[in-house]
Parts: sequence; structure tokens; C-alpha cells
Amino acid sequence: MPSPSAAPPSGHASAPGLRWDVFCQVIDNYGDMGVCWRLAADLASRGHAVRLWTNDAGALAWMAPWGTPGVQVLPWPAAAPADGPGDVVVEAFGCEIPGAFVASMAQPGPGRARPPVWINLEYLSAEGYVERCHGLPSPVLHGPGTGLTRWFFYPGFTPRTGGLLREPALAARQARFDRAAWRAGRGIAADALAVSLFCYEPPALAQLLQRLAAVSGGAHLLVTPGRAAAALRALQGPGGAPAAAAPGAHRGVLVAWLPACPQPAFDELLWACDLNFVRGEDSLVRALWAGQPFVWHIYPQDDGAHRAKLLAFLDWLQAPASWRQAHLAWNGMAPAASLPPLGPAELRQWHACALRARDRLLAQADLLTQLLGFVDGKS
Ligand code: TRH
Repeated sequence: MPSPSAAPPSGHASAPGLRWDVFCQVIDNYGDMGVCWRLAADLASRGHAVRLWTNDAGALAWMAPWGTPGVQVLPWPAAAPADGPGDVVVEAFGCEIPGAFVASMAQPGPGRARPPVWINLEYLSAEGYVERCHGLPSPVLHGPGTGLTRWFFYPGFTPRTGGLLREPALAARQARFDRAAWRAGRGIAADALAVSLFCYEPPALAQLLQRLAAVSGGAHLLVTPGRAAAALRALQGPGGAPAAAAPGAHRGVLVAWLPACPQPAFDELLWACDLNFVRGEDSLVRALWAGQPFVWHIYPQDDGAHRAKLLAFLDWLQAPASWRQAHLAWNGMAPAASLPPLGPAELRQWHACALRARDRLLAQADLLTQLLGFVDGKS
């Protein structure tokens, strides 16, 4: 993990850009850190200095094992830092910044005429409220931050939202990527169907294996570690589970068990596959940039709010009927048996739709470009 000592201690005071404090509370899964790390790394690549404060940096050991110059990873602070807060403070996903830190934001400091710009970076959704709430202020009326203003910044899919994270180097990296070599190196024939699996416990997993077994030309299922691998193993039943790293044919599908890899390699997995099963928030965005067909396993919420969120996304995507059906079945919102076939006709249609969606997104400014403009307008 890029611990405080392993990460470059410099950057914070010397970079030509702004000084940022990004707060990331890891609750479960990897999305909180996945998003915060991409934001921090993107900021650093554009000349800003970032302190990334987190309660759990564990996932960075595989997600970003080398760290990146300009980003310092620090433990959740109990007290305000000696040199005070940065120019911008980002509270990711409504995590509560420690009171002592907030108090330091409210106090004038040397060379600081005004408080930092305080951003609450929200969860991603395609629902209508996002356009209405994006950029709204929330004045702090009590507690250590009294008198400060927090600004709501909503990622989203339309020009009237904060957009999606897309680092400036992404297009060039993607253009340089040798898809054929990546696949050949893993024994995946050009005409075989390569499918990545990153999910929770999808009710239609058995049906997915059936659909893949029926694919002419053969299918490869590339399974990410953790919940996806556990769900597949559970399906194979006692005694049926292969050794952790043993690839092999299961129910007519070639299965490869992947190790956890750094974010750039995860991106490449999505670029190389013909169909990506993704989940949560960050991998959905990366699947959109990949421009390949995908099926999104949305993070399930206890109150069922994820249903409206999924439907809003499918509407924005303008997904054809079979693609909508795949999402509903995969997310348990339709019978598992209604998972559509994964034939060439379906995938061609989904692919065309995915490319159109990507084009719409590429015509919009990325999240960080928008955030920098927003901060500029508030400083
Ligand atoms: O892990 P997730 O399910 O995260 C979720 C969502 O963000 C959800 O909205 C949130 O409420 C919940 O966490 C707490 O899925 P997500 O968002 O795609 O994050 C996974 C990250 O892990 C992403 O940045 C990609 C990265 N990753 C790798 O870098 N290497 C890997 O090998 C794998 C499997 C993932």
C-alpha cells in the first residue's frame, strides 16, 4: 500500500496547482477508494497536490501499488494538520470530516484570506434529482464549521451534472492498447467470446453460464477475485469448486480466476473483453469508457432505491429491449430465466448502443475539468 511513508511526502506544498484534501471513508467493497484514488491521481497528473485521508488504505495495495507522485495517503486525522487545510476539501460520498479538521477550515490561517472550498462529492446516478441538486450550496448552521458553505457536486451522465471521471491520458492509453496481443497472451481466440465477471451475488449467475455454454466459438469467463469468484464457486457446489488458481472448463465455459490487479490493468481487462459484467460505481464508468457491451450489477440498497436508479440509467443509455432485460434479470428484478441469449445479434446491438452512449459522454467535459471550473468560481 502506498503508506504515508512510501508516498512522496513532497507535492503538498510545492506543486503549482491547488492543495487538495480528499476524505475517503471505506465502508465496504472497493468503490469508495476506487473513485477517490482515480480523483486523487487525476488531480496530481494535472499538477495539484493531494492529501488522501482514509480510514482504510488496504485496497490501494493492489489497486495502486506504486502510488503516484503528488498524492500522499494519510490515516484518518484525529486532529487538524499542522499546516492547516488545503485550498479545496473534498468529502467523498457524504463521509463526515472530523470536527477538528472542519474547525481548522473555519479559522483564518497564514496566507489564507478565505476558507477552503468545501465539496461534497456525491454518488453517481442518472436520476432526475441529480441535475436539480448539482452545484447547490449547503450552509453550515451549527457545529465546528458554522458559517462555512458546503457545495454539492454530483457526478452524472448529462451536461447539467458534474460528469464522469475521465483522466486526460485515457484516450491515448486506450488507443495504444493491443487487444489482440492481450487476448492471445491468455489463450483467447479472436472469435471466442471473452467475458469479465465483477459482481456481487447475481441471481442469474447459473443462467449466465448456460448462455455462455451455448455461444458458438466458445466463451471465456474471466472472474475477478472476492465476491464474484465466491459466487461462482458457491454455484459449483461442494466438491465442485476448482483450486483457487486452476483454470478449467466448467459447464462448458472456460473459466479463468484472476488475481486482484491495479486499476490500469483492470481497465485493460474491460477493453479486451467482448462483454463486461461490472458493479457499483467506478467499474460502471470504466465499462462505459471501454465502449464494449456490459451488464451492470447495481449496488443493492435496503430500501430498494437501486431499482429506480437502474431504470434511470437504462433510460439514459437508451438500451434496446434485450439489453434492458439482461440488466433486470441480472439484478433480480425479473426472473433469472429471462436472461436473454448472448448471441452475435444481441451483442452487436448492445455494442452499437454502448458506442453511442460513449460518444455522448465524450462530448461532455469530464468530472475533474468541471470540478476545477466549479472550484475556481467559488474561490
Ligand atoms: O467494489 P464496488 O462494488 O464498490 C461499491 C460501489 O462504489 C457502491 O456504489 C458503493 O456504495 C459501495 O462500493 C460501498 O464497485 P466499484 O465502484 O466498481 O469499485 C471497484 C473498484 O475496484 C474500481 O475502482 C475498479 C477496482 N478494481 C481494480 O482496480 N482491480 C481489480 O482487480 C478489481 C476487481 C477492481
